[in-house]
Amino acid sequence: MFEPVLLKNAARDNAWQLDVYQANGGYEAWRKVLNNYKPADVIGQVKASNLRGRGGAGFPTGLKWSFIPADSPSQRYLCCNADEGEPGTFKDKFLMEQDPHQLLEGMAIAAYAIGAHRAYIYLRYEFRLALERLQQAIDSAREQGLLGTNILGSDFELEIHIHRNAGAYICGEETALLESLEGYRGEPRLKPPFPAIKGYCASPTVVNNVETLACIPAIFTKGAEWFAAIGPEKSPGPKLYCLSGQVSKPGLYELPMGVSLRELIEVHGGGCRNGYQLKAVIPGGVSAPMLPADQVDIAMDFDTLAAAGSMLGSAGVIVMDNSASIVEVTKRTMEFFSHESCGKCSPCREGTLWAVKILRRFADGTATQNDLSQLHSLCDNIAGNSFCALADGAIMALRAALKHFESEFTERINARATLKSEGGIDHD
Ligand code: L3W
Repeated sequence: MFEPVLLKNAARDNAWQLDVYQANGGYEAWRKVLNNYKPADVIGQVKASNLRGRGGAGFPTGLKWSFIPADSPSQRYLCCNADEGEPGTFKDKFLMEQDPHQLLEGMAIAAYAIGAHRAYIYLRYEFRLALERLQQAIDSAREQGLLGTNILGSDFELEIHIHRNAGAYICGEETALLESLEGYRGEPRLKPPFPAIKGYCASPTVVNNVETLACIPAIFTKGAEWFAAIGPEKSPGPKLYCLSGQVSKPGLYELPMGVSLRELIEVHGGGCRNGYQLKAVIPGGVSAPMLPADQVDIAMDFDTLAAAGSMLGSAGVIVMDNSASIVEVTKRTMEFFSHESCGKCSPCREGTLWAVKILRRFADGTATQNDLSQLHSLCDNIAGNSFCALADGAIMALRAALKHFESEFTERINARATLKSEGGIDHD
């Protein structure tokens, strides 16, 4: 039986308060690290845990921390990416609202490991409750000497600041986030250099997702080996799955990494509503290619999903039953990406807009066979040619819909022909 790790405290009354957190072992990891570990040893433990980033890409966390140049004279920074904006994803918001100290403790350990004395939480604008609880948590941790100067009697100091964004999806991309944090328009930068070398104000910066940082305290209280033994060897640990859509029991589930997608939907989520059958699932937020119902016997981890042509992404699992229209879902998804495109590069700015125009024709039954060819050609021309991952995510979603459900698109073409022969369409 899997014992929750990340949501262990969340169910307690007033879990967000410092006394409740500390009464249940909170900040023990931070004390242990400050008293017993050198920064390099902290990085070594995180490497040994095999923790991989929970923001979408699954990059090894300890390795990322180790890229911060040890001898750099400039200030280093830690930045928590709390700009959770991927449709279908709601794990970071819950962690910040219910258990903000777990995140702060993880941030303190991460900052110590990389030698940062200033850290930022780049927070999605709409998360009002998270803002209140995080600020209250920072203030109370400072009052008790867990943050600030001479932390717990040591010579280490750390200030954590919250920066609210202005509600743009692109600012979840780490370099656009850094631009925005510096006060510029949120547009991605070229990589390399990666933020670990040239990040906030051109200084070495680690950018980690909320859930990634929330995993850190347990690695030090329970041990890196314990963490590495949960789930698949190459991407272990506890994992939050955001289950939504046409499923009986939507919600936030903590299970081991690598749980089967079918188990998540049928056992934990209670399956589809009465009388409906599973049609397709988006396993990792709308950027992740959808899987048809006959492919849900698959492990929810970075490598297995990538090998199947999809991705774990942010683990926003969106369930569609046989009442869902894939044409409508795809149109809505592309409208989202087109709206959120920052406009910096033309393949993304123009390409997603054209995809929306064409998909709207499918949705209203006026698409032609040529529109279908145009959709395929758009995919071929955008994929791999945009400045950042936003357009690639959009195209992966579109390609998967066409790959698995092209018949639904051709049916809409036929619908137009039928209407036309019945005198229902008077234009070409
Ligand atoms: C130093 C190197 N650092 C890589 C670092 C890099 C970054 C991390 C991953 O996209 C995905 C995207 C979305 N030296 C390095 C290095 N790094 N090589 O490793 O980098 P990368 O470029 O592989 O990915 P990314 O740009 O961070 C993330 C997908 O996630 N996604 C988005 C989810 C949204 C949320 C949310 O709302 N919370 O998570 C969903 O699927 O499409 O593919 O730190 O610097 N040589």
